[in-house]
Amino acid sequence: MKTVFITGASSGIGEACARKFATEGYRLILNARRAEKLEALKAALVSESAIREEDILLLPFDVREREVAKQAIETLPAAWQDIDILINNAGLALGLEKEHEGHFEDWDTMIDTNIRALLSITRFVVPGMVARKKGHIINIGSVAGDAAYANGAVYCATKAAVKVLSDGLRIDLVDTPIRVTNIKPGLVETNFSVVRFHGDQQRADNVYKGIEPLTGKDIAECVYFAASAPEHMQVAEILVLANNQASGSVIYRN
Ligand code: NDP
Ligand code: 8X3
Repeated sequence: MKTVFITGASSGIGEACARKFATEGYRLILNARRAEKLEALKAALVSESAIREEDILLLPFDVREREVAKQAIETLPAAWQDIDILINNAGLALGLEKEHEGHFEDWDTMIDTNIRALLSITRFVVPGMVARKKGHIINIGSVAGDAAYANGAVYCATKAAVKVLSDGLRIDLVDTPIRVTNIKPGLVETNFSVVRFHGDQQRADNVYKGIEPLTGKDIAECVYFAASAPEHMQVAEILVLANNQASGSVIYRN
């Protein structure tokens, strides 16, 4: 039975990935800060799919806490140490302001979560994959990493970093069987915009007005496509947009 480690599994794309991989017969290591959400997801997965309780390990911690992450990963029970797939999904946008008017705290949180924490988790998990000559790292980037859009420069920069870090890791692992994939979604309706607008649900809802957005499930299908591709096939990137979306900033609304 293969093991998948998903960061940010308490909501949205990460939660949808947990559901998809549970259905496909994987064992799950699920991370996020909100332990109660992970507990609820575990209970739902056990009752709704064929996965057994003992095949889900909850690992709640803040991915920005490097020492905590190191300890959690290094002290995984022996039966859980051989991680086959790492899905670096935990991430967020905060604010939508001009670069010269943005908030330092928002910038630091985005940079610490989307770049520094993704790097730390990668650093702690990938050496084991190298030693076992087996593994797959799937990073959740974004269309936002392809080009800046108005008022989103710092978030876009963090996702551009995810692209470059994915490419760099793929280069550094080129002499191994380990695969690296960067999934770049467009507009996905999750808790993303509620978080971005610091809890303003009305403003978040407006982001998805007049267009049918992607769902977390759509992205989980892309992630699983990359994960289940034959071993000789490395899906380097998937860019997946909502219909009526052409880029991070070109969106047609009815
Ligand atoms: P959600 O807000 O629904 O989910 C974000 C997840 O990340 C939650 O489970 C949250 O859990 C977790 N998370 C955030 N910060 C931390 C942290 N410090 N430590 C551990 N977990 C953390 O948003 P999405 O599902 O949409 O976002 C998932 C990823 O997809 C992000 O990287 C995002 O940038 C990316 N993305 C999203 C798009 C969209 O339109 N929605 C499009 C393109 C990419 P908790 O709060 O419990 O810690
Ligand atoms: C999330 C997609 O375009 O809202 O990464 O930034 S977007």
